[in-house]
Amino acid sequence: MTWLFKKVTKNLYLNLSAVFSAIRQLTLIVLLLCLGFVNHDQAIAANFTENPLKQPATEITISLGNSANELKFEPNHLEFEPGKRYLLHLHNPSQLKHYFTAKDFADAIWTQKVQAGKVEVKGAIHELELKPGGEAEWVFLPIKPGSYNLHCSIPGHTEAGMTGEITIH
Ligand SMILES: [Cu+2]
Repeated sequence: MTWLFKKVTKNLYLNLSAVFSAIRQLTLIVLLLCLGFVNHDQAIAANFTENPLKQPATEITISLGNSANELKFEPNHLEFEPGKRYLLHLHNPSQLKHYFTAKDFADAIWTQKVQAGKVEVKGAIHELELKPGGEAEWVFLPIKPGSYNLHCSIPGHTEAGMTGEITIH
């Protein structure tokens, strides 16, 4: 009886995760549809032939500060296209702690995951703190076009020029 119960529970769990994954994918497609970035036929095609969350990612590396401890992002201007998949590789080569703070930008994208060390964070992220030598990978799909502010929220860093601009076309 216990064996049977375990088997049923396991199958139920597997089915549920498949359902959740399908709902997540569908939600993204509906979101893209509502915002007018993909037309109906493209959405249908994407749904059945290609998962947008599995397309190859365009990789972009961003430095938070540098080895001379200058307070800046390199590059400090970023451009993205809606519906494409990106992998932001963030790293901090300086001896100071820095933040990647871009709250409005984070609301305008679909975050697939943020990975740092052996930890993978799923879902919405608004701000990342990188300690000296720290690295993180952020995988996302831009959704909402606009210009967004990027800054480091350590006191004094924004004022010293640690800012940037992110554009979704
Ligand atoms: Cu900083």
